[in-house]
Amino acid sequence: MQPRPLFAVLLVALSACGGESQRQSADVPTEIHFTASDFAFEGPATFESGMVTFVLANEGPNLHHLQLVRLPDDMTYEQFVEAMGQMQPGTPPPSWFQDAGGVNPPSPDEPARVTMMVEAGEYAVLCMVDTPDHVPHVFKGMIQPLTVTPSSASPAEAPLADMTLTLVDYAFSFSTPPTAGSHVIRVVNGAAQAHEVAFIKINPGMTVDDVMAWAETYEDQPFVTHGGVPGIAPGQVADAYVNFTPGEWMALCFIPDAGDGVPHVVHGMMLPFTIT
Ligand SMILES: [Cu+2]
Repeated sequence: MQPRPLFAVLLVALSACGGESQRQSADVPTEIHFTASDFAFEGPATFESGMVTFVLANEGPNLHHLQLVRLPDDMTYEQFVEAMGQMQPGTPPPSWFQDAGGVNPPSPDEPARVTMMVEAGEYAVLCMVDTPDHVPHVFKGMIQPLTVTPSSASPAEAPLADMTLTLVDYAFSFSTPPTAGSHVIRVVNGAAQAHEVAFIKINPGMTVDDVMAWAETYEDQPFVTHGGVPGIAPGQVADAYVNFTPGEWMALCFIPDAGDGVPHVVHGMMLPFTIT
């Protein structure tokens, strides 16, 4: 009797297929793609909560990042935009400005990626980068609303990180010395205020001093950006994918301080490191 075994084989094949696709949807974080340009974002206005991988491409020519900010329950997006207009540069961030991760500036050649848990709620996505004229791009139109809807599916798992980078007031600490090659870096905010990490590779022949001089003028950028995690809240965790190639690198934080409003890099939150 041929038909029965054939039917049984088909059933097994079908159920194996179903199992595979179910496992995939539960295990692999959903990719959420954004493209930044001068001065706009292109990306979704809504997606489901859970473990997601943000992929940020920059069409430049300016540097851009993707910063998520969680809106307080009692604030609409319109109210948030209006309140942002009152923010003064060089002052501490207001309490309603709740950094919630995203992706720091990618290299011009390759999108940058960050995997993180995103809770359901109302957000704004915006760019705080202020090159070339010290006016944050958020005031040039780089802001849009984002609604994260509740998902009933069990969240995908975080990727396997091979090192941890802890952010404190005002320092970076790697769990193991960074080495050449591709890494998944678990970035943990261990402080009581927001911090970020931007990874940059200094151009050959240039130094940390050149990077610091650039930060004043924004002329002749002596480095290439390679992603990282923008402002994350105290206790928040995000996984950054970085390929360290041989050369001089830095980790940097530009978040304005909760106490005096000065960017954390001025408080010493920068870590030069060499990849051999
Ligand atoms: Cu920008």
